[in-house]
Amino acid sequence: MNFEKICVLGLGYIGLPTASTFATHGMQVTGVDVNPQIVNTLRNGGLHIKEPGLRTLVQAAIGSGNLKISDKLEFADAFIIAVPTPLLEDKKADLSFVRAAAESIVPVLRLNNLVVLESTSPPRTTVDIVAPILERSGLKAAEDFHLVYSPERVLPGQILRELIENARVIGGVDRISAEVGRELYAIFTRGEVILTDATTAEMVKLMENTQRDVNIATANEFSRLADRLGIDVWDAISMANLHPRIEILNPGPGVGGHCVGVDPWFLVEAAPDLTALIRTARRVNDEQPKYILELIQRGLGISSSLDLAGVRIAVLGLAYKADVDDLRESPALRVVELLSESGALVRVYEPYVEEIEAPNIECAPDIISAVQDADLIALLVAHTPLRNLDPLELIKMTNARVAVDAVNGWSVEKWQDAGFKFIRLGASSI
Ligand code: SAJ
Repeated sequence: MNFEKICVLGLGYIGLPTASTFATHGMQVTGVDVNPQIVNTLRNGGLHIKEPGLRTLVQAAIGSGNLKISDKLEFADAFIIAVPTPLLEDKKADLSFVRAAAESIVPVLRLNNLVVLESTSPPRTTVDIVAPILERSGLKAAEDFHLVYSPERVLPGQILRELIENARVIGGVDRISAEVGRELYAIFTRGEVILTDATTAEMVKLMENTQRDVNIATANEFSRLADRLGIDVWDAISMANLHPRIEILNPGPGVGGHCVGVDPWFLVEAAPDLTALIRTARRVNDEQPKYILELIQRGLGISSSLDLAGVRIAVLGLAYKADVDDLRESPALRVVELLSESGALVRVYEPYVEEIEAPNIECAPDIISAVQDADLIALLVAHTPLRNLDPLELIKMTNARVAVDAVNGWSVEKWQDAGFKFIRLGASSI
């Protein structure tokens, strides 16, 4: 099939890089978003998300005349749906954006078009939800138009490289759809392309992030065990990982972001009776911020969170993981909430975010103002500039003599030698 024109629906972390990459590979792309603010920002040369290299890519795409930003769909050869699928309060998938996107394609869908769903979705969404909506056009999936599910698998922070280099799974509602999908992504994909059916492709995506969540839950549980048993979990994990078939991930303050902590719930929703392990892993990771609170109490030598009232805590790092500026579902944010609820006086320093729009969070513009009056310093995210802090310098700036490291970002020896009482997650009784 000869693709000339592509419409990308949803200009977020996935849609915008994807639309721009197609455009810089010579396609005529219309990037559509229902949020007028996003459309205006992009049209005025701005960017509403931060991702290394994205500004240059978007500017090149728009500058070449190949990427047009719009609030309306146009006729095209292919439509790519890259809208959010958040969780509702009851941990069920909110498919309203996917539904609305599919509905918006109906009036412009033509014979032999390709429609791709990229949004992470519960199993069978493509065949049970998207296909019937598109068929309201009078055209039949597989017979009159091609329909595939192709999950994005890029890692925030490395999106532009992974978009091109990662292997891509393309699941069609029929074989021809999958083959047409392969032709589309062949425009820029350098990784292996594997064809399958739509539901398998949906499951592949969900299985990847669920496995990661369960793996991290194991690591978090190991960290608690290590604290109780008096060993260093980080040393133990690195030794276990020397085994050729073991790869334990890192413990930390919990699982955040909009993927790993979310996607497992789509499998629980699909079959609650079959997913006890997945649900338990979710619970373990969700409880980890509470465990970090207990470590902070241990550092202060207090047994009840009630005694945190009035204690000054400097929290370093608030993003959902190291070296990104994204605060969504951040476990560090949850730790700050728990501390504040206990009456602690928290000051946060997040080097990658200038203004934090969260009620009740006091932000420090720099490291000195975060730590100067503190009783305890807690490292919650392993951002490079935070890991590189020199405790000999820091101790001159602060009243604090206790440091809690939830991410194995600092050297025990250096911090102890500088004069801090040092507590590390997973090695706290050493
Ligand atoms: N985390 C740990 N320990 C680890 C690794 C991660 O506690 O050893 C935490 C992070 O700090 C963070 C959370 O888990 O809070 C998720 O971070 P992540 O780096 O594991 O994943 P995301 O959400 O940034 O991106 C994931 C990736 N999935 C996999 O690696 C299987 C990415 O490839 C997906 O494209 C993305 O989800 C997505 O969009 O689904």
